[in-house]
Amino acid sequence: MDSRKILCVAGTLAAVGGVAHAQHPAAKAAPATRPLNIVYIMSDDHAYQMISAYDKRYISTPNIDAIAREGVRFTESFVANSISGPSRACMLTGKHSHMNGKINNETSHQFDQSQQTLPKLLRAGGYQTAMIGKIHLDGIPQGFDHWAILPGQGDYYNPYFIVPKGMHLNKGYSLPDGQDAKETERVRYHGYVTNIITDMSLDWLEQRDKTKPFALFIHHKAAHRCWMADTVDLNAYEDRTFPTPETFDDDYAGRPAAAAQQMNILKDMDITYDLKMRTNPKPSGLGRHYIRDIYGDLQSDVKAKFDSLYDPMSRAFFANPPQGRELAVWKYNRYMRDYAKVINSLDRNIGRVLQYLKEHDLLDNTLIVYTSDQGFYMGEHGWFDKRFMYEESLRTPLVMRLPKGYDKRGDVTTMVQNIDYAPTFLDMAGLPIPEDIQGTSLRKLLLKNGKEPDLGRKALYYHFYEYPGEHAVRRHYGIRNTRYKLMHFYGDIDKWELYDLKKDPNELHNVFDDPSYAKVRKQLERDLEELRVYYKAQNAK
Ligand code: SGN
Ligand code: CA
Repeated sequence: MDSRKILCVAGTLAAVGGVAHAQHPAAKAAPATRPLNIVYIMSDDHAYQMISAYDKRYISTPNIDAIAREGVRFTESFVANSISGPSRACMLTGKHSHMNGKINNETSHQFDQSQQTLPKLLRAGGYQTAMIGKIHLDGIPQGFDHWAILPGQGDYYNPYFIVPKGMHLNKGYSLPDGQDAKETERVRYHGYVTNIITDMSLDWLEQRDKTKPFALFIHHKAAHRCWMADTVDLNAYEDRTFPTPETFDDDYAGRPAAAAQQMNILKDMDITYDLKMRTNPKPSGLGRHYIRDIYGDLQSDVKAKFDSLYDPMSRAFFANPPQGRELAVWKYNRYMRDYAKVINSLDRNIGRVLQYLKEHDLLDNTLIVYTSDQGFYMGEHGWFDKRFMYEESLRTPLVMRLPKGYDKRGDVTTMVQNIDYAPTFLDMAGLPIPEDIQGTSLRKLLLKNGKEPDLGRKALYYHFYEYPGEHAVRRHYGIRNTRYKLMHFYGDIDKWELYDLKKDPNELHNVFDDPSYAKVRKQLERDLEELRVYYKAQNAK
């Protein structure tokens, strides 16, 4: 029998308001898939709108769709803090940001690598663990038998990797016997980052110790800004015109924090850095950075391919630049095309991993997870980027292909959050879930079809802290249940927002001061306070 984590602290069990957390009932006979392998694939900034399993309007992602089709698609999947480093820390620890300490991307808020993490717990439980790609947390990774990480955001072309000193990638090296690296070195790789991360991951699968179960974390840089495609995908989508989303022309009425952001496609998306129009007579600082360091660093054959696509477009643009809404729509289409190209490569490389697992007979005893560090705006509200607790960036894609013994297929509609991944994987691996983990195991949702068992969680807590910061999104925290969302923007702004997601799924009408919502508001305010007590977040500001 699994040793299982008790989710509640005394006093929070009563079904007060809408946020009661019920105790986990003891597990019934566990499915027999043990040892269980875990392949966790996480991309960066991948909007669910750009996955055909979630949204058929824009592009096709056959391999991610195959994971969903052969397994499950979570339709209500959310993050706890919609930005990279913090999101990854939530995933690795199973705890909210104020508990794991990584509240924003700033290096002034270092991630304490010595704390309890999922890979450490898996390794202690007999797993071989590896992490390849973008981790975006300070310090030397701990808890991995093998790792190769991108420095910071990493580069799309010819990326550097940080590796344990002396590690010869692709040559069957693991850190000795459960030890962590003390020193690191940088190694530069030739090629396109999504291909390289996948090559390294497959190499590791090939040379791993096959007597042990494994957990492989494949963390892609794609599809982070500034959306540089692999040369083989450069010409894809060029004949496509993408429809603008319903809220593209949002005027942010009643939402001062939304009005104050700097992530607007028209105003803030850089014509040269983001959209690669490099014949710019007056490039901005970011534009100069693109021309000198990003484009400037490409090899000549790659440059030539970029030039042949973008330069004629760039010359035409500066000869006769569109204005106003026409410019916004032009930028939006360039953004959508480049982003879609980057996803082509991502999906194809996910296909390579699936193919490897199939060819090596690993599908039956491997849990395959695909997700992103957060969602992203594809023109909704006129935006790119993330950070806000509004739906597009609070949500994140989550699909899983399940090992034998887990019979759930199709949609899981229970609300889940990225703090749930660690306890879920531990639970499915048959390992104990430490008491201090704040997420909930999703294992029982995956056992069989039919009515989803109640996880005993009625609402989710969210908190974003990175202000002052890039894109100027104010600090805010809030609560979301299946119907409503309440959030509080604070700092140099003090504004509450309340949305009725059923009547207003686009979150255009803040009903916080609407008397007809007074009762709902009161209840949500109580629930939010209760949640903050439950997660020990009363002082998190
Ligand atoms: C970079 C980007 C931002 C982005 C952050 C965080 N600017 O700073 O647009 O919001 O990363 O992204 S850039 O000029 O460097 O491209 S995160 O996914 O890593 O959190
Ligand atoms: Ca990200």
